[in-house]
Amino acid sequence: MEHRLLPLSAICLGILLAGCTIYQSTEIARPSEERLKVKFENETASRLFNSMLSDRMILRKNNVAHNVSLAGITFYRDEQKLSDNAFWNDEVRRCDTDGDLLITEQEARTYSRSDPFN
Ligand SMILES: [Ca+2]
Repeated sequence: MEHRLLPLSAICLGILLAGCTIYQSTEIARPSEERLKVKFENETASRLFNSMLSDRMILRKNNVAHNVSLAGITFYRDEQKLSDNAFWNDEVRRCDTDGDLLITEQEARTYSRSDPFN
């Protein structure tokens, strides 16, 4: 019985949405931030940092803040995400624990072992 209701529900939802207006906007946070210039102690530090940075960038793309609201038959969907430079800077600050803009191998190892979801 339930499997027969699913197509009917989809049809009803389609009819309801047919007259709807949908607005979507994306806001870039910290858009004018300049990228921090950082040096690496050695190739291993660079590789470890960039590998973890890549992982975190993938997660970031799937973890954008969304706000969906409904007003009458109008849907509003807002997204907010960091600019690329702001994201880079936050990751450098997370890794470069002493803030000297030189990422040591030890700092990069600690960063690469951190939780990519936090
Ligand atoms: Ca450092």
